[in-house]
Amino acid sequence: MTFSQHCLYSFRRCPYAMRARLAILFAELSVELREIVLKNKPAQLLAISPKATVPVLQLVSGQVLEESREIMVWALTQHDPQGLLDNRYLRQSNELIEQNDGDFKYWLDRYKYADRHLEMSQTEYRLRGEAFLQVLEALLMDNTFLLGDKASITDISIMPFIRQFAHVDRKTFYSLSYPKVQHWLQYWLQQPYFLQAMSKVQPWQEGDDVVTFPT
Ligand SMILES: N[C@@H](CCC(=O)N[C@@H](CS)C(=O)NCC(=O)O)C(=O)O
Repeated sequence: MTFSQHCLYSFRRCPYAMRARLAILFAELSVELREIVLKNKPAQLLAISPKATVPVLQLVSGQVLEESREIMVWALTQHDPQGLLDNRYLRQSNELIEQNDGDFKYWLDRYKYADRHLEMSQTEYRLRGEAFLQVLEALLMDNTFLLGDKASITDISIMPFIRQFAHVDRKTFYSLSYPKVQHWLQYWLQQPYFLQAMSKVQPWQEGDDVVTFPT
């Protein structure tokens, strides 16, 4: 089966979906956007991706990409005018993103939902998460961005998760001594592509007019 436009199933607040939308923007691509409700996933998404996490990108060829990192690399391989894919740092980039998606995400979820994880205090969860902030702070001591003097896929992969960590308790986050990470996050939060990636969309239902992203 073929389609007239690539179709992205997304959820606005999901950090994995944010990084996919950011990559699509940096790649200057255009897709149909189907905003979903996690508690009521559309049958069309379940049919193409039984694991049913977002983001999912269905290409015009019918091929389905079910992992955010896969979608990012696919998008930037199509077109990468700002050079976000930099093979010189591939190994370090993958290691950092894996650390983010692994340990950091684990502690972030517990910090965010400490009331559902009573084994440790919320402060303890935050401190565990801060181990990753220390890694990022050290990298940003030498560079404006995580892996050099220009933005890369590493920054846009990790930024949505640091934002989520910061937003658990902004006052505490900005009182911690990670000035470089705080500044880096502020930079990203004000970037036009980030603001565009966060524009509000109504949940999709079959029969709705097509919503194109970016709008
Ligand atoms: N490894 C996946 C993780 C995606 C993921 O876990 N997304 C969450 C939303 S932030 C999800 O769809 N969860 C399924 C659910 O809550 O039902 C990726 O990188 O795309």
